[in-house]
Parts: sequence; C-alpha cells; structure tokens
Amino acid sequence: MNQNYGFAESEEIKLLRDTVRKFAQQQIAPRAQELDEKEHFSEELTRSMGELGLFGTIVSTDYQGQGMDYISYIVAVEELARVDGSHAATIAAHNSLGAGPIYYFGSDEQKKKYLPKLATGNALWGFGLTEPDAGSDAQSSKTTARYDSTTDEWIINGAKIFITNAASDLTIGVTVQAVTGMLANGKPELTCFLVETPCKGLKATPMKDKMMWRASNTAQLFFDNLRVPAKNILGTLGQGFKIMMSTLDNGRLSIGAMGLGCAKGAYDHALKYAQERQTFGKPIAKHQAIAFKLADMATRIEAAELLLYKACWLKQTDQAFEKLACMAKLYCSEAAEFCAREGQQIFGGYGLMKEYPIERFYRDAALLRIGEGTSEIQRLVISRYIGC
Ligand code: COS
Repeated sequence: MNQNYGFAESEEIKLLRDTVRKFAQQQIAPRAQELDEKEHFSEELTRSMGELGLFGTIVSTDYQGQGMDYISYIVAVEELARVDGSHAATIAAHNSLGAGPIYYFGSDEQKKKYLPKLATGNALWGFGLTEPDAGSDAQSSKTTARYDSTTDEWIINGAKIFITNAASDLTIGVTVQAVTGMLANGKPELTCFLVETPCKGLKATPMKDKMMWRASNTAQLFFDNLRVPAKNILGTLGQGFKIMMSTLDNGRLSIGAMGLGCAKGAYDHALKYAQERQTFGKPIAKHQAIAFKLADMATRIEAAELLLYKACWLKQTDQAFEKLACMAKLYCSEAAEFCAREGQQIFGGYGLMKEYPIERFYRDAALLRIGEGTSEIQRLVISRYIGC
C-alpha cells in the first residue's frame, strides 16, 4: 500500500487559499462588475495582487520570486477565478506565459535582469505566439527576424494578436516567436526573442470590445523593423517552437485552474440563490429539477479538481505531466462552461442581467475552450499521447 496516497490539503495551501479568497472577495468582487462593464484594466488591483505575492509565484527566491510549488500557484489562480476571470487571467498569463519561459529557458544573465522585476507586481510580460494567420497552427508564424551582423542585432517584422498583458502601462516586455530561417526539411526555423517594451518599431494596441475577460489587458502587436540585441534570444536559435510548446504545457495547468475556479464560482452563486429563491412554496433547491443540476455541477467540480491537482502533482514531482495537463485544461474548461450555463439557468431571468455575477461567469467561461489551445487542439494532443 502506498502510504503517500492522500488528498489532504496542507496547512500552507489552506492558508494560501484562504488569503487569496479573502483578497478576491474583499478587493476584486466589489469592482468586478464595473471594470467588466467599462472594459477597464485596473493597474491598482494588479499591483495589489503583486503585493499579495501573486507575481513570480513559481520563480525561485534566487531571483526574488515566491518559490511556490505548482499546486500552490494553481490554487491561487483558482481562487481568483472563483471571483473574477479577468484578474485570474492577468496572474495566470503573467506567471505561466510571461515569467515562465524566462525562468525555464533564460540564461543566468536574462534571469537576473528580468525575473526580479517580474516578481514585484509592478511589471508584466507577454507571450507573443499567436498571429492573425497563425493560431492553432502555431508553426506557421509569418513574423520574421533577420540578423544584422553590423550591429549584432535582429530586426523583427510582423504582427501578433490576442496577447494578454502586452499593452498595459505595467508591461515591460514580451517574448516573441519569429521565423529566423528555413530548415533543410522545408520547415521554418523558429526562434524566441525577449523584446523590451515600449520600444522603437513596436506598436502595442489594446484590443477592445471583447465578450469576456473584459478587465484583462489584451494586445495586438505590430513590429516594424524592431531591433533586438542578439543577446536577447531566449534559449538557442531554432529552439523557439519547443520553448513555446513547453510553455503551453504549463499554461494549460493555469487555464485548468481558471476553469475550476470559474466552475466553483458559478456553483457558489447558484447554490446560494437556489437556497434563497422560493417557488411553489419552497426554495428552488428543494425542487428536484434544480437540485439535480446542482448535484451535476458539484460532481463535475470534484472530477475537475482531481484531474487538475493530479496533473500539478505530476509536474512538481518531476514526472511526465503534459498529457494530464491537456486533459485538465479540456475537462476544467468544459466543467466551467457547464456550471456557468446551469448556474445561469438556475438564476432564470436574473441570470441574463449584468447585475448578477453569473452573467459574467457565463461569458468568461467561453474563453477557456478557445484560449491557450482550443478544446479541439487539446483533443488532438491527447489523442497523440494515447497512440492514435
Ligand atoms: N514541448 C516541447 N517540444 C514540443 C512539444 C512540447 N509540448 N510539442 C511539440 N514539440 C516539438 C516536437 O517534438 C517537434 O520537434 P522535432 O521537430 O524536433 O521533431 C516539434 O515541436 C514540432 O512538433 P509537431 O510536429 O507535433 O508540431 P505541429 O505543428 O504538428 O503542432 C500542435 C502541434 C498542434 C500541438 C501545436 O501547434 C499547438 O499546440 N498548437 C496550439 C497552439 C496554441 O495553443 N495557441 C494558443 C496560444 S494562446 S497563449
């Protein structure tokens, strides 16, 4: 019998969960609806999340990070998402996609230069993979980088789209995948560059009129002969796609956490409402049609949690976690959408009104089956892992 097999949450994680939950309920919840309506990214709340220690979570203390284990980081994202998707997205994208690639693939010089800043709460870093014509097919980047030997710089031209945290006043950089040549097999050589922002040759425009995550910062980036010193290559020449893919393996865990948090938040609101709202002389929770919806929501939340935490446990014990990260991203996104929809149904007409958070949960859930790899891409990757 394996004595290590257990599901108890450690005292440290309980404390972290409690602290982030209180912060989210006290600081974010009262402002979430207004920020969503105005489509406003709050620098103030972002800095407060930094003060709480939610920046540089997984970065080791050698680089002034928090040195958390992966489950702790995931629990923090989940608790934010339980209250508001936009603020959870800011933290998830910054940690997994912003600081993550520098932490895992940067040179010591790059880590020393960027990571302490990215752990403060005053600086954000974006992940420039997706392009107007390269989404799921992430190897088909059109953005190019040409070497200029006279200055030992790379000159970047092209565009990126849907880049979280890349056009805010707190943004200090973005990792950009660009084509640096052609391989013998006819495939593009892809390389990642650390681009400091703002800079000459880069136009960063916030994207507006989003349906979801409206209080998060999403950017479109245009590169026009942007010059980057050769020392800003992340990893090695031609390693770009692998860095991006490996970063997404980790990112899937945080999107899973956003899905789990969204599902729990929708469930919390729906259960409370169902216990209070009366029809036919009793609380609607006592009607089987509603009770069964809540039972299904609670069951999917338990299953989502088990899958996600197991994937995190595999990662932090240095075991292969990628397949389960895909499954967790897929399942938690679907659980979120299910709970948001059923929650909205329980609220009836009120669930269609912006005054009630369930309406926002319903919109925010949609992103989870599209961002950081669609549900179809997750199924594609899972099917490869299982030998299809
Ligand atoms: N980690 C490290 N390397 C990886 C990897 C991973 N997770 N996945 C693939 N690679 C490597 C492969 O090993 C292969 O290396 P070699 O050329 O040395 O053999 C190379 O990358 C190409 O892999 P593959 O042929 O599988 O790439 P595909 O073009 O078929 O693409 C998918 C694979 C579809 C999985 C990939 O393009 C993908 O994840 N797309 C979705 C992108 C996405 O999520 N975008 C949203 C970003 S929002 S932040």
